[in-house]
Amino acid sequence: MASSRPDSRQPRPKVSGRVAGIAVLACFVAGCVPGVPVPLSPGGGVVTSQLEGADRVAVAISASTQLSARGAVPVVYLVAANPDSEAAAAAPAAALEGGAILHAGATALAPAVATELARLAPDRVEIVGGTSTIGKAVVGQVSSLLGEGASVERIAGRTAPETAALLSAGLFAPSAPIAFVASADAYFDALVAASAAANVKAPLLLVTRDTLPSSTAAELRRLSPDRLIVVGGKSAVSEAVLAGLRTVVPVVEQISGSDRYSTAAAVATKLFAGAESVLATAGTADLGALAAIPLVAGVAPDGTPLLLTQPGEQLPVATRDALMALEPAFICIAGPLPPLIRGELIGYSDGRLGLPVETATYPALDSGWHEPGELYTVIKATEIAYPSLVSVFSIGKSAEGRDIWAAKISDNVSIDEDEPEVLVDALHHAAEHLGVEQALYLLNTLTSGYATDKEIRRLVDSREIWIIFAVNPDGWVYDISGGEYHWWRKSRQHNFNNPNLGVDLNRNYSYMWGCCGGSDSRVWAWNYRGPEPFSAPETRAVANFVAGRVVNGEQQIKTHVTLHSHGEMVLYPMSYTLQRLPSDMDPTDYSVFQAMARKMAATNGYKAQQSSQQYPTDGDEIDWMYATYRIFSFTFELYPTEEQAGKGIVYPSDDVIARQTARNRSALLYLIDAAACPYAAIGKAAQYCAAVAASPSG
Ligand code: 3K0
Ligand code: CA
Ligand code: CA
Ligand code: ZN
Repeated sequence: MASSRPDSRQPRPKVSGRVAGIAVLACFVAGCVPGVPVPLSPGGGVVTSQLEGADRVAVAISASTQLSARGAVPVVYLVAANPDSEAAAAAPAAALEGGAILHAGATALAPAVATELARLAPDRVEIVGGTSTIGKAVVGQVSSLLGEGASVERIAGRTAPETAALLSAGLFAPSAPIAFVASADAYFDALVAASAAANVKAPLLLVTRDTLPSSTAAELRRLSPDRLIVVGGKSAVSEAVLAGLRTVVPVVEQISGSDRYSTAAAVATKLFAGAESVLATAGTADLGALAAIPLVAGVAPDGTPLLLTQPGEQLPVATRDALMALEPAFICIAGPLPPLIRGELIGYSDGRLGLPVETATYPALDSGWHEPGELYTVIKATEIAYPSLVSVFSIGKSAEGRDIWAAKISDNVSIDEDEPEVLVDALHHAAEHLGVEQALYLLNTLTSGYATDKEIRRLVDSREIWIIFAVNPDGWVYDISGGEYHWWRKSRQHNFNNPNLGVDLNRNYSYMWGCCGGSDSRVWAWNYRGPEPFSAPETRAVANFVAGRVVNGEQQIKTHVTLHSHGEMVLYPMSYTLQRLPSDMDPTDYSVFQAMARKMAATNGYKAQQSSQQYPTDGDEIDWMYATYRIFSFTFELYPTEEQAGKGIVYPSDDVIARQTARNRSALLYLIDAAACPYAAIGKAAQYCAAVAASPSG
């Protein structure tokens, strides 16, 4: 809350006729800016505009620059550099006057702000807050910057509510249709209220949680609005204060949610249901939203409400729901946001996200895992954030009709370039959740690292990388259904004339299917192979996808890893037999498998061995990959070791995810690199990969 201010409270001339007089801006806004819109994705219908700047001081300069592109800026409101609710109350005033907001330090203007203020050359500067917020030196600096012609005034009460009342009194005519109130102690509520007020040319007044300041009550009496909207819940504005407000204004509505995100979402959907544009900003620290409000307010006919994002890779549920409800065509993003958050904002607003919602959730203590319903959101948001590098698609449907989501990662991703291809897949086995996290880790590594990491860039530019995130989505959903674990391994396909569900998908591939005791013919068995090879739609989808990578008679995929858990092992074919060199294993290839497995194991600390040394399995994926296409195909058994956990299904805590996925970074990058010439692992690139040997980077 603002401290008391020993400051002058000079009366200032009322600006007459402003409410009616604001010019309707002639140009229709595209995101933040009328002018050249920048579509992020050629296919998408949403236009985003980014207000650039590392901090709110810089973002405010971006906003005022864009505002001034529409015409002269008559007034600049100079507000504190730190988020402050009395500054929030300046936003509706600035919006009403077609003015800009810039931030001032306590003792000086930042050089860039001084430059911008001089460039704008407004007729008037309003300094919001007392001398402890913006000192006299700043007033002097502003006066000398702008010279004689400009008036420099200060609007400051002893408290933030008093300042807000002065701002309102100076500008807003009585008999207002609507006014807003928020708590001076809840900055983001005040920001949301400021945005809403600015959109409808209404004032924002402030209270505290437990008091209705007399200045606020007096100003409300003067305004006598038909409708008063209080933004924030009972914890921000108490019952007593609400009751006090009702004695002043007959119709008081409270709009709130359980947190700032849902409060913003509620204001957006309740008051701006027809909005075609939204303003989005970080909800943890105001990195520029305040100054964006006067830029966007009043331009789009149905308003531009404010929505808030949180850190991490996903939007708050309330923000997501509001976007799905509004489906805005324009998004103005104020300040820096992570690429995936931008991607999700855009995806939800243009309907590319949000259709099939999977509701199965992990037990509360394990909320760090990506849930089945979040998988598509995250990968699609990544595609939207990196449209030239990522393409999301489904390889087919599971037995219960779920999509089996995949992504291609490469430069020029929409083109099938002649580049070595790599396949990574995860979650054949329902309970092996860490594989999905590993696959998402790889997607994130390849995209977020692309701009800054030379090695990532080289690999993404020179390879085509395919990731299938969850081969067994039905089993996954079942395994966590009801918020508890079900120790499930197989798919969920119905078996003929038998109540037991599912097939062990890693026994259902056609190569050496059921040959050798490495699977079970009994439907209830944990490693039931199914009634025939490829009886499962999931394995058929994988096989069809891989078959589709044969181009001009050549299988493009050169290396592959399937992510399982657990055991901390790197496994290679053959799986069906204990023999190292059965007739279907080329001895040179075997030495390549061994060398590659050892190289990868050396980076992640896993154990490298032939798959059958763990136990023989028949009809598994890696034997099929190698026997059918000579793909250098591996199984990673992820964290933990069998010594740590025993055999069977384990459910590690979510706090292992970050470390245990990062642990495989080098091994996965090696596998991607090796696709150019697996034989390089045994020093035989020249013999086996002539073209590659000539250009070592592939
Ligand atoms: O290729 C393989 O041998 C895979 C081993 C895998 C399986 O299918 O039995 N082990 S797991 O089930 O513990 N992930
Ligand atoms: Ca490419
Ligand atoms: Ca290709
Ligand atoms: Zn497995």
